[in-house]
Amino acid sequence: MTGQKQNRTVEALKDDIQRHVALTLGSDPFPPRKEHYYLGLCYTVRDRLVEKWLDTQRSYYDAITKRVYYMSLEFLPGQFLMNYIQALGLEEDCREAVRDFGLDLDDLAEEEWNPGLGNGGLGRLASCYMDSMATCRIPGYGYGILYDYGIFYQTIVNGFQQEGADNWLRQDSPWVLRRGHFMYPVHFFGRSESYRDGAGQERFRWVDTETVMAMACDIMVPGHRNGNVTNMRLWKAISSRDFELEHFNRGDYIGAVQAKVESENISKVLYPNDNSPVGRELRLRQQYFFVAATFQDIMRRFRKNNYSSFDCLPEQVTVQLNDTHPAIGIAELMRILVDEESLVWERAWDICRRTFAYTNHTVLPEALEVWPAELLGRVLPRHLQIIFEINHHFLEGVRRQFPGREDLVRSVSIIGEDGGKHVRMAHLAIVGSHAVNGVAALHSRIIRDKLFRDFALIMPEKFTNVTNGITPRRWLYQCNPALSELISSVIGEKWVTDLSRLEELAPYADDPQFQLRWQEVRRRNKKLLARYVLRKLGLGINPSTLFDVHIKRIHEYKRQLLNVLHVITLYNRLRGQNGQPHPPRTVFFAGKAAPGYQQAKLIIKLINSVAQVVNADPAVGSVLKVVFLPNYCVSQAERIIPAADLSQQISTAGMEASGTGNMKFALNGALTIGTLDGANVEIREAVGEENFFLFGRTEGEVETLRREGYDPREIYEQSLELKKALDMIATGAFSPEAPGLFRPIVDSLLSHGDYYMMLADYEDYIKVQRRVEDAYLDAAGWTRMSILNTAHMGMFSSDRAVMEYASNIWKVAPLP
Ligand code: TH1
Repeated sequence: MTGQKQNRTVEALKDDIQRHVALTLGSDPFPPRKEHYYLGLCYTVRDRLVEKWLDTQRSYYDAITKRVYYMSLEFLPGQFLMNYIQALGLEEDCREAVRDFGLDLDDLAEEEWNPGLGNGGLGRLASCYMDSMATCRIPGYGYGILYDYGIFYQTIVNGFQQEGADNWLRQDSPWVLRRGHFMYPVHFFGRSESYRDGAGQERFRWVDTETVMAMACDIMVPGHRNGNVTNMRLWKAISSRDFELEHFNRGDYIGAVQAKVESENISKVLYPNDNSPVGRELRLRQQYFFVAATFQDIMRRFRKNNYSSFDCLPEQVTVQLNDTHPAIGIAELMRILVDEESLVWERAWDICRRTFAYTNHTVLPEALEVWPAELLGRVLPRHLQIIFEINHHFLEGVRRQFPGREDLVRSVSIIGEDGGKHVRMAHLAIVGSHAVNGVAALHSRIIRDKLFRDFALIMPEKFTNVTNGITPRRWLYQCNPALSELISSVIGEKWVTDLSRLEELAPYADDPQFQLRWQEVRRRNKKLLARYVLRKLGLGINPSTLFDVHIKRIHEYKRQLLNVLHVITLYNRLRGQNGQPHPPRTVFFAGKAAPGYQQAKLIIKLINSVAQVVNADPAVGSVLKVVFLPNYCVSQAERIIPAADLSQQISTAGMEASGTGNMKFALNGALTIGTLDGANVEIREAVGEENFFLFGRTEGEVETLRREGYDPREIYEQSLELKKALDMIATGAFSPEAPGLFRPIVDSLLSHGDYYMMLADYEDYIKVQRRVEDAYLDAAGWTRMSILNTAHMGMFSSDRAVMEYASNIWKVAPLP
């Protein structure tokens, strides 16, 4: 930009910021105050996006194009301000504008709270896909719930996780545009009533319901410097008027207000369970609430486009189900088409199946959603009836296709019978969709050949794979400016929207000059993280140590425990002073445990207890430090990942559907120590096996071992170092104040069969950790591997993933 033009942009920004501080916030612009100028800047940036957003929405209508509805109960967008500024290409101008007021842009951006509308990978994936849809100009929307309370705020008190309420909207977010006049009724309870239509045909209507209103709240999602702005529509529950009137008419004022408050509870709080459902009535109501509101929006737009018949619905609309959480939408669309629009069942079913596609994100048996028929029938009586009918038609077809195979019929039935009648939501989603995909090659194979094997027999053409991806905007360009600049200085900036271009870095991997610059950047990032740890925890760490990082939800299958066993082993070796020395290492953990998941919470306590003992022991000094960073969230990940040397991706093979953290680390030049699980398999193929630290049993070996009988005790008795580590945990070496505290952890490994095979993989893990250390001591060799990891990560862009969905599943093309 020419100096003069830039000057005008900066002056306009400054005027707008001050105008918003005075006129929007009603605050005195002098002297400039950080909180006010932060908001002033937010509104200034928002103005510039709104115009593009209106243009984009208008262009969808003009094009009368097919649109994607990405339905997800979770989104984790991270902070917006910097993302918006960079998408608009205004970073330098904004920096200068606020500098003129004596403020620092990065300081201001830190004022923003994280919208925690998700638990982990599933919600973050949805946000990466929104970013890519906007950047690739795929016409679509995200739909979900605007929770008042996001994922809980985690603090660590005496080593234990403590949950606090995350009231993120307490101070109204400038990014949430509430459409107070835009509401749809959503019904619950009541009963299904049969009647005869004019032609004497038996039909059903849903009557005597309670009604809650869904208010639309919109959040803008901009593409990267392309003028395209996509919409994320989140619903907020508002009590309906009739609901109040009924009570008021009875003269029950307090009752009226109470009923109002209760009906608004639907969008009050996100369930904090990752990979394990809760089965509570309120959760089911949340699911139906956002699905029903979204379908009213879908139908409104469909009608506005002057449809000729409902048969064109699948040419106008494609609905992607982010796991089974919105799968009740299949019954809802059938209800709309059959009950409200009077279509015959077969025609409605054909439309329905062509509209939906389902992504499965987990194979953990305990995480597959089922709803007791009694509960579903009480909350959504007509939907249960429809589900029974769907099942009836489906099973009839199966019997025709496979006569005499009642075993098959039982296994694929949408209704399960043992332990009381229940609805299997994954079965409903498979039967009601035209495409079913897993989220990494291995995972898609497991769902096709094992988890849903019987479905694949009946409908093999439905099953497919779309390997997850991450947006390079947030996960490199935004979170790692120093590395981005270095990369762009040699290959230009095109990689930001075409990640395959990173391949052009590969020839630099052996260039000593480039290696030095790469090391310099990484060292700077590590210093920044060390400073953050000092500020947050008062703990000093040395940036020249190996930064070994394990950050994700705390879950037994992700095996934070295996990592702890390595830490204790290393600690014992350092104290023993025998054998070769170890390079200094700092081991980072971060992550939340579901509040009701006792074992996971105990693992957090164990990590903190081990950290306390290790960090205070003068015998190990600065050679080993352990850090648990509280309240892991998107913003914290953005700080940690650019500073990591080693990325821990060590789940039991076959259990992590994909993982996406694994991609973020490798993209930023960390090396992975990992099992052949989820997307690790494909990452290793992409970066080269010599640039990846592989260990552990394969998925097939885990299965065989489990089938043939696995005895963790035998391993325990045979490995001196392992035995010592476990005995220390068991006897209170890390909890002298309560020696039996960690007994349940040791019991799970030695007495209850070690379901996640920590002991089976221990020895190999320790060995490979040794190889990591040797590799780290060779700085040039390590740097080479680091550069090659970044260079080969092109295929893990969410742009690639979204374009695969668009052409193979959604059948939509980018807007011109
Ligand atoms: C995660 C998977 O565990 C992870 O492997 C995957 O990369 C990610 O989804 C995105 O595909 C899941 N999160 C949840 C959350 C809930 C239920 C199931 C899953 S699977 C609430």
